[in-house]
Amino acid sequence: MSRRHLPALRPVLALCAAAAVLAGSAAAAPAATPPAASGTAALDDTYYQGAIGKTGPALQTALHGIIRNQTKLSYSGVWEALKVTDQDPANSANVVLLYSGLSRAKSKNGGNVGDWNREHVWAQSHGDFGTSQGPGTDLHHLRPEDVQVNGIRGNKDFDNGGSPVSGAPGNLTDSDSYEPRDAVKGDVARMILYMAVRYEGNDSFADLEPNDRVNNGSSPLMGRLSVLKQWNDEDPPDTFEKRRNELIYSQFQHNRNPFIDHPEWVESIW
Ligand SMILES: [Ca+2]
Ligand SMILES: [Ca+2]
Repeated sequence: MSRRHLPALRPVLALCAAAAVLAGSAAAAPAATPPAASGTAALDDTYYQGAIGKTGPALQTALHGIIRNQTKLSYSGVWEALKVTDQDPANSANVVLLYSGLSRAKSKNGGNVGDWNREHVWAQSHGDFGTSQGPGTDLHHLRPEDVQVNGIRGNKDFDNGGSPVSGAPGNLTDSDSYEPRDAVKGDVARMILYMAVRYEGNDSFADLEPNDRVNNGSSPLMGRLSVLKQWNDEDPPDTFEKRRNELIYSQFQHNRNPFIDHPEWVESIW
């Protein structure tokens, strides 16, 4: 270093010394502002404001009042929405199929062998809403699934046990129930319980409710509640499920699944 640079260096050193003093005083004093609110904390202050602090039936009522405000998609609009909400994080040309776990081309939506279609996790026949705008097109329980696996699930209630499902590793089924693979057990539970709170019979559709049975047929009921609660505990919301909830809220329906944001509310209500 040449001598002529030294005078210019002195002010820099002085600034460094001043910064060190400031840093020391800042470390000694408590932080003036709280850390930035996390996503869920921010939602609790705004979206869930009327539900915070409530439990049991009062919580269910408050959540219903919040989540019933939504945009309703057409059934054809569901195709395009699922290509966004269920996009494979590793391949933007594909969607991830709920039960089989396979990644399949978005362009293969349809009704033929090898295609994926729109699985109603709360089976359409349980309450007989079909594909009507409302529960029949509600993205919070609609997922891409292989046409044939979707057919095997049919309108069965959810329960543990059965024989392996062809084309869907880790899934089991018997004559009256279906058990999804472990990675989506909680997703299924939270979708069913969203539907129970969203649909309370005060519009043109049935009051959907969980119960602890199988063979619910066309009743607006879905089982088994004790198993769904267990699945909610065993498989907490992951990045994919949370991202999906956020996209449905921000881009499509403008309502949320409260049980993805607050899985502990399942136990509070049921
Ligand atoms: Ca999961
Ligand atoms: Ca209900």
